[in-house]
Amino acid sequence: MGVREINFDGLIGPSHNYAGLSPGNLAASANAGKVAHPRAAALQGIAKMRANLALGLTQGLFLPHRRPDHRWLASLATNVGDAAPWLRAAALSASPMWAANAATVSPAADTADGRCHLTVANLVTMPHRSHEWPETLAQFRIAFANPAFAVHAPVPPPFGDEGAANHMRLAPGPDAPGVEIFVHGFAGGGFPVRQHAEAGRAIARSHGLDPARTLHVAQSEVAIAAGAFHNDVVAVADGLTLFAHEQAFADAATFYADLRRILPDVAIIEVPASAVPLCDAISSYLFNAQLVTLPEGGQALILPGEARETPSVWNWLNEMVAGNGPIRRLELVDVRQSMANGGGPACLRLRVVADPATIDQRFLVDEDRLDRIAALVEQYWPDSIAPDALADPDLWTNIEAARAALLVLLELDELS
Ligand code: SUG
Repeated sequence: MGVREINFDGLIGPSHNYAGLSPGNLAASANAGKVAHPRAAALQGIAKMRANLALGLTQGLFLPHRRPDHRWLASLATNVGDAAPWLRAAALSASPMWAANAATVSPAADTADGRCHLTVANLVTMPHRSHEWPETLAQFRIAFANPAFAVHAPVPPPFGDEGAANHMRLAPGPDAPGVEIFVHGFAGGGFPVRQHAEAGRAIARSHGLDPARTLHVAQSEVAIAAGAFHNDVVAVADGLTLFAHEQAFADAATFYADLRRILPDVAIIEVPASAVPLCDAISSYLFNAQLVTLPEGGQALILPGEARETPSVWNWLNEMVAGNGPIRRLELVDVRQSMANGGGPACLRLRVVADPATIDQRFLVDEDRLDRIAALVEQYWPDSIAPDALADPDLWTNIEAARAALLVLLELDELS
């Protein structure tokens, strides 16, 4: 088959709810306490995967984690019945759906040993995400067991790492050496800084990246303060194209000059604040699009429907595709259930550049497998979860039964 980009989406889990657990994530805070719809959420995610397949892209998935996370609660000397409501919500969060935060991936063409390296993110800043990594690591050890991969355990705390959401790669092709860019925060204007500079440096070293082709860049404080809790809310890269908001980086001029020096062919599409104010970019998730190279050539942006509803964003996008730039096509997807927790199309996927033949096939999907997963979601995923329901033992049982049925369908009993 050959090396290509594979998008692994996090299947949205049966415990999807709005608990307002992420300060600095404006959508999640604004929707705290609303009724969530896990079944509709998962079906929206599956429809997005189908849209990717229809574009001729290769698609994989990661599984929802065990919820409630009894082991984590036990490590805190409590249990799901006795835990304080916020802690119970943290143990029930469906946050592993945002696969862009699962790991940082360096394709084989960039690494010293010629393997594709993946470092699982520690997600230490937010309690509800800090207990994702053991199960992510367990899934990766199965999915990427082939010697073509090197799977690394997380960078140790206190160095916060939120994975690919703060990492970009620019390269002339999937199997050509690229430039890897690690983006960190240094101040959040009152909000937490979730990606620490030292984490990116440690990952670059352990992946065996060439320092001459690796950049460490600071996010602007103004972007974090406006709600860009991850870099992928204000910038995205693919191929030789960087698509970013004018206010994304602390020192964009130096960053762009360094990039052009290493990669003279890079196309930097910077959206000026005068055309799209930061608040519109963040509320519409313009930059949380999947920027993909199509099999027939050219690039497309897979955008959330909210982009069309924001006039400044939609006008700008239409002018862009009418021009002569590399991005020629816009695809809209409906991921509103995830968006209400601050997760757009790009948050829901992790890009792994590899030969699909080297992946454990149980983690890859086609239309037929998605049909079967969708039927299971229809049968087992709760229709709705109101905030009070998180304390209901019947809900815990239903969530556990849903995941157990999925493991049977995917023949992944070793994850039970
Ligand atoms: O970590 N939301 C996630 C959204 C992650 C988006 N990912 C990327 N930008 N790549 C977060 O803030 C909200 C869950 C809650 O509040 O219940 C949440 O965790």
